[in-house]
Amino acid sequence: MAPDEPRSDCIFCGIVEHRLPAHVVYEDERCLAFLDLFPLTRGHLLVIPKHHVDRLKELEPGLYGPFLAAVSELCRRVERLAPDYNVAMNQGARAGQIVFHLHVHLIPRYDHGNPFAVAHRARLDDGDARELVKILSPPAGR
Ligand code: DGP
Repeated sequence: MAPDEPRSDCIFCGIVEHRLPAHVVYEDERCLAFLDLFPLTRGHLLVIPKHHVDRLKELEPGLYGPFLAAVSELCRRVERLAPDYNVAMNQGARAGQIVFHLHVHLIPRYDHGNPFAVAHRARLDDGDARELVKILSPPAGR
């Protein structure tokens, strides 16, 4: 199956194809945005490309612009609810992804809680930093 064909077993493809209900707030030819069914805060939105891909790295480069434009438009709209918000993507099960159709979360914040705060964050180790730079610097596939 081509990576961008709608999948019958994908909830978000079902929403794109109107097989499944959703509270849609934005739609264009290539992207859709709708309310998260299990919102972290009031107005929690999901922005998706209509074509099915699991992760950002699989998105066709021609869709980078349209997808980011849709996210940006929805950021402006979310500011009608709250001036501050999180823009987040979970990529893979260990990162908390439960729906494997690429999506950006827009989460309006109404208080000062930081969802990414952890109780203890150790300072970056210099030796590990050098190792990480070696691993992460070359382009993918080299
Ligand atoms: P993630 O953990 O990043 O894969 O987030 C998936 C989000 O999708 C999660 O916040 C809950 C939401 N969600 C799950 N099922 C449905 C659904 O059927 N409709 C809508 N609108 N949202 C859903």
